[in-house]
Amino acid sequence: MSKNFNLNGDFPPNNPAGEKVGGTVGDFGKKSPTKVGYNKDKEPFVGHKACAGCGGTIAVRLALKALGERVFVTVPAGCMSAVGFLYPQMAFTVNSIISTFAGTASMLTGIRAAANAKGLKDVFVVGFAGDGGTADIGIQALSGAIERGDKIIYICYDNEAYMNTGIQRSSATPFGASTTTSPAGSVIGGNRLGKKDMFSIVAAHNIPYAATASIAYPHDYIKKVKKAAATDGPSYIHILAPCPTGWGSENNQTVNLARLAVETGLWQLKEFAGGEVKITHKPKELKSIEEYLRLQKRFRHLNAADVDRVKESIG
Ligand SMILES: Cc1ncc(C[n+]2csc(CCOP(=O)(O)OP(=O)(O)O)c2C)c(N)n1
Ligand code: SF4
Ligand SMILES: [Mg+2]
Repeated sequence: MSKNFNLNGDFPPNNPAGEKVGGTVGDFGKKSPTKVGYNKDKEPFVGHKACAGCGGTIAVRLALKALGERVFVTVPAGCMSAVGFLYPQMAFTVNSIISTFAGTASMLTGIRAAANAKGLKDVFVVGFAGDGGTADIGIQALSGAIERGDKIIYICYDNEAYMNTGIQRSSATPFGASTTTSPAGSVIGGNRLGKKDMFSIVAAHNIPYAATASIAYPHDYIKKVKKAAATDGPSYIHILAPCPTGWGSENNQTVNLARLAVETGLWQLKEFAGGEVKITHKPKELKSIEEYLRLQKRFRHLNAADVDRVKESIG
């Protein structure tokens, strides 16, 4: 357990000397060797070691900004824990803890139960799990937590592969993408399977609130995080978060790609509440997907038939 996690009701938790340092204290009571004191505007996630242009860190930071300090954060194995919990530096300045790869949602359930038992009011329990940790290994725990009706916020930052361990295909990897376990070559042209639709799977549980989001639409995302926070029960947000390292894109194209995914219709912004699905942003005219594909090396081998198949996936 990280030192900046406690259930005593201290928010934020990581200031043993009563000092607002933020971002780098994880050195078990001593000052961090690289303390820079940049928590003046209450940054919840700073000093992490993500690659330049990482979309996942934007998803985490924006959500935590929206939720404020009274949060308990759970992050399973994956890039966000790898880049956020680096002893003796701690990028999370709010209560945060790493869970097992499969156990994000069950850990959230436990934290919620403990917070309730302690009588902590107005606290949010939020998890940030990758697509592998959500659509594959963590789906059982997630399904259980939704069924139980636990008041938790589950956010899947979707970079469309197991990035932290070297870009292996997950069930959220889109058709055609080259990964290290679906390599494009003379035998196969990248991933031959389609992307699992987690939004629909979660909605099929009749969850009180679910949404999709994109890091290129921060206002839409923050609104959804706040709706999730106000939901009396489980909520789920699936946010597309490009990864330059795994997608083979330029660092400065992350937001552009997240926007193009929406503008081409490949990624819809929507929400589910009260049994109904609502589109929250409808592009006036859909852009052609070629530009989106061209900016990513993972798609550069696609032939015309493959591109047609990608087009067919547009809802
Ligand atoms: C039970 C278990 N299996 C495998 C791993 C190794 N592992 C750590 S992170 C990771 C990839 C996570 O992928 P994803 O959830 O998509 O998050 P990302 O790294 O893309 O952010 C894997 C396979 C592990 N930590 N635990
Ligand atoms: S590999 Fe991708 S998801 Fe992981 S830190 Fe780098 S850019 Fe972010
Ligand atoms: Mg991933």
